[in-house]
Amino acid sequence: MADAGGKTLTVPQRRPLKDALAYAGRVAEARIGFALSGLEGDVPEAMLYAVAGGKALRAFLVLETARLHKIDPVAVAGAAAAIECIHAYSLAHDDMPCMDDDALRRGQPTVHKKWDEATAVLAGDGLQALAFELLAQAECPLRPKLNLVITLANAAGVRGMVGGQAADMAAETAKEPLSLDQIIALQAGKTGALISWSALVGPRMAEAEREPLTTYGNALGLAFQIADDVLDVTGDASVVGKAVGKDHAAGKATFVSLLGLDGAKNRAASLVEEACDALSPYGDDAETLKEAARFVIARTH
Ligand code: GRG
Repeated sequence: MADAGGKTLTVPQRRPLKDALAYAGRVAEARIGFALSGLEGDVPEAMLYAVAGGKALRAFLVLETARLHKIDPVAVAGAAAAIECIHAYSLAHDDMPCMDDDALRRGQPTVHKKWDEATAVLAGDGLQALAFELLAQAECPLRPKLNLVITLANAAGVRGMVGGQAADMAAETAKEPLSLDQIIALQAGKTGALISWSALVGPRMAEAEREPLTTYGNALGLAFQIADDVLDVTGDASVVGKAVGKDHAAGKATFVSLLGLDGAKNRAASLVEEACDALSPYGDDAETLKEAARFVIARTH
């Protein structure tokens, strides 16, 4: 297996999911905080605010799949921070009145409510640029790093998250509701692309076989979105940390409207099974990733 730029190749110990998520959040926030240190004013402050308080699922996937491939955690911290920057930017922009128009995120006022719309746009823009700066600074060999930069640009851009978001917005005013296949394709971009990218950081950095984690990431991304649709119907806003019931009220086609509540839950459960089965080549080392897949459909926020 390729090394991570001459770093020690001992596998860090496996942590239980709760600890691994908290650790991933600390790694990402510390790296971003360091990059912004010395800067004053609303925009850097809003950038840090937008990043704080999430589950850090994507940073966790980066760190955990890197751990599976014996990549030094220091080499991968920049990638973990980068994906949380892109994710935080997408949420800050999605919450704005021109998109989903939300006042609450992670139980706190959204960025444009705490500051204003211009600050939310600029904080999102700043986070997107910072993501690529942090990834480019990662202490790993150039070839896998370039691959990570290009694939992150793809996942975040018009072929991935931005394209999925655009299709989602177009669907709101379309004459016909979307079919199940169209929703699956849309969500693979909007939500799935960042999750799939995160799960592939380990094998990409190690230049190792990508198939098991491709299957895992794709199944996890779809299960995550189905769980989000289920939460929109069954969740409690004070626990979810944002408004619920909006999709249903808007008559939007979702996995729940197309498959029914039980159908959507069953589909998510079989995707989690598929995700866990794909990890068999990694044996017991992949237990925390399996735990994460089960958490994604059991979560309440
Ligand atoms: C604005 C270009 C642009 C894209 C926005 C991701 C997205 C695209 C919009 C968010 C809409 C949404 C709530 C989608 C459901 C899936 C999702 C991304 C939920 C939030 O992710 P979590 O649960 O969030 O990982 P935390 O708060 O834990 O980080």
